[in-house]
Amino acid sequence: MRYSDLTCVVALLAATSFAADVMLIDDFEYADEAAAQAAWQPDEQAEPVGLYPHESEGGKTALMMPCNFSLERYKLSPNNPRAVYDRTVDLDLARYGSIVFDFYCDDPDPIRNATLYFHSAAGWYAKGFNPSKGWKRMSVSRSEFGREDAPGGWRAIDRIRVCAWQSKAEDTFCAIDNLHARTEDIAIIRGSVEGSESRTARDCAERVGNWLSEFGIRYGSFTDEDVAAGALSSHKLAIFAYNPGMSAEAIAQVIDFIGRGGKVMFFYSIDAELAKLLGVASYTYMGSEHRDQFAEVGFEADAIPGLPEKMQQGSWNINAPEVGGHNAKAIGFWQDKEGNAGPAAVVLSDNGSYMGHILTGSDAAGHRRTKRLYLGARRALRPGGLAASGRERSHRGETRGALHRPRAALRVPLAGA
Ligand SMILES: [Ca+2]
Repeated sequence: MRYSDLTCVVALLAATSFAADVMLIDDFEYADEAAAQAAWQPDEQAEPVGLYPHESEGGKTALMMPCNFSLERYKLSPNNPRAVYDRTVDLDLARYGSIVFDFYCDDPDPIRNATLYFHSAAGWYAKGFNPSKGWKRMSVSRSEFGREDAPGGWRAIDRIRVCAWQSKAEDTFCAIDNLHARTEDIAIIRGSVEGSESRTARDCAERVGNWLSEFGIRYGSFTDEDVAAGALSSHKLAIFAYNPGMSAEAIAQVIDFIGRGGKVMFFYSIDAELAKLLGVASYTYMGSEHRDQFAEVGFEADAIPGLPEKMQQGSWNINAPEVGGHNAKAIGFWQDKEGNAGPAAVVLSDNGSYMGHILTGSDAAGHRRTKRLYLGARRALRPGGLAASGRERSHRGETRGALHRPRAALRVPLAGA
């Protein structure tokens, strides 16, 4: 864990208040079973839904989904047998970075796993999960959804599907409640690059996300493709942990985002025009000439409150930025293990920051320093800073008929806040 890296992130953001937009998709407070069955319809071998008592912030009932796998018709299924339930909707989820819901499983034994789907155009976005016994709150980042066939974007979701896949020919049931979408002020963008770089792009995005989660800082997770489709809307900060080969459409959206006051953090790979907006007039690729040449980044201690003195990196090559424009200044410099200073490593400008390599996750900071950095970051998270994320804005008016009747907005607890 590298609180030094996180401190950089937190320090850049501390002056801005953060909040979340919540779109309630379904609170499952149907008047009776007939109303629930009119909204949620069984497909394939499944039987009609019911209502299941569930006291929660969203009301008193949940949707009960029978999984009567002992029925003969499950045995006759030409495909992998499953209990499938669908609801027709009209939702624009383009800017929502996570899908959250409560899921209940009465007996997980007969269930192999479950899948939540969103249908758009000619395909599905799908995310599998393993139900456990009892109620569990599930939070799924948008970038975790896979694709089946040819979905046409999150802007026009026309069907939601929940299914439980059969493991054994025994009867049980599941229930779902408080299905909603969230958008946070912070977005982490996972690079959509193909091939061998794909895993690095995913790892870098997950690493930054894990650090934010350590502090209870919520974020939405998107891909380059989501950005190209307009995912960056109400966000205040977008973090590009490693995004080589971004499309022209995605780059144009980021430029527009910056023009609307959004801040960005880019690591290593960056388009030249975007680099200029971050006060990086140009940069020069440098391979390390000897081991440990780019061992650490030493920071200008007073550049940002809470900034660590240094962080370990162990980088093997870098892009060395030339500073210019947008009030940019270099606030961190590469140094070897003896502390000999090298080229600029981190540039901070009015539009965000650029670092000339990925965050490698190699810091093995001692407990004392880690604790000090943690405390520093906690101070940056006081009310008025990131801790203001506890305030929620509800956008019930934007659900475009997705809800069967108006209710008070969900109150969604923030992890660790
Ligand atoms: Ca409910």
